[in-house]
Amino acid sequence: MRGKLLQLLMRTSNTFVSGQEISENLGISRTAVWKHIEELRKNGYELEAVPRKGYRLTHTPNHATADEIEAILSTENIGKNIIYKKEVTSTQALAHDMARNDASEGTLVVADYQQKGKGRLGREWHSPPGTGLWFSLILRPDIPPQKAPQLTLLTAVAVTEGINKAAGIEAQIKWPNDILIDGKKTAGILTEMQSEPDRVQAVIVGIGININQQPEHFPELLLSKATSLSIAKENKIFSRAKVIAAILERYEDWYYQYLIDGFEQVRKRWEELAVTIGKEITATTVTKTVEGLAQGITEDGVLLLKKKDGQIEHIYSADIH
Ligand code: BTX
Repeated sequence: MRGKLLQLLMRTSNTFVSGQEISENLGISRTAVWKHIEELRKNGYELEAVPRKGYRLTHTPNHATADEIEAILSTENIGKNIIYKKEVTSTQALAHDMARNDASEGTLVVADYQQKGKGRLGREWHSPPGTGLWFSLILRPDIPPQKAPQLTLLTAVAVTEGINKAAGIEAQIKWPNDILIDGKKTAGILTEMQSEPDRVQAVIVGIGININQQPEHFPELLLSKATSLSIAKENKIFSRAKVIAAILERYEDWYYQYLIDGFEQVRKRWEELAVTIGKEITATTVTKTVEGLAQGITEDGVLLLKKKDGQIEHIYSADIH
């Protein structure tokens, strides 16, 4: 309900909207309107209130709260149920718990700050408050577990397109799942699942995106390899809610198309957006280093590397440069 109120206030932010109008529009009592307005104020929204004129929104805090996302999101399913937390250990952990407790497909868990953001392979994801987007999506696709990695690639496509749509920045994908701007990492994806032997119960897609960080927000070690949308766009400050809404909208299109038509379109789009494909690269796996021409990816997201001797090497997991 507060999302709808916010939507109304945002639409009419140049003029006043009366308590009566709000109450009629949303089908709630004047007292309920007043309570929601107070709640918005507590959450950092500033509203001018003038007797006989009504309310006018004068300041929106740049937080991707449930209210704010709900006010602008136009999806049917993805992100329709939103859990927002100011602080969590990790949105992944919370989303896993919720998935175990029957949370529906499309449930979004988003936090302003993660104390212990999780990367792949036990690595950490730096998630300071007030700057980025740290969120997890619960999906319940009817697919066998071995196909779940396809969702990582689909996510990379949706995030890259969403960034482009919201910020006008051409991000690129680095295999397997880094999103880069000007060669530096701006987003990471972590796909985990809850599964039976032959059926996926839930896929938890974790997405971390650096939005408004300035160089001083990054720890020394990350400075040379990480960037944010803001750094890439001359320190412009982006609305985090708008960026997440754009990503969720691209996500919904790709995800439901994938469930109907399969992976091929996703694979093609992934290759178009990937910085790696068509380039000479070095892949370092746990056991060896392979050099070759990155030719493309398979149905399962395996990287195909054509070596000097013409042989095609399948790369399942590696760091590439
Ligand atoms: P990854 O293992 O590909 O990347 C982790 C590595 O990236 C780190 O070891 C570090 O070098 C670098 N790194 C850490 N933080 C950042 C950052 N903010 N920007 C750029 N580089 C960084 C990628 O793992 C998966 C990340 C998923 C994060 C989301 S956030 C919401 C959800 N909840 C959660 O705990 N994790 C996911």
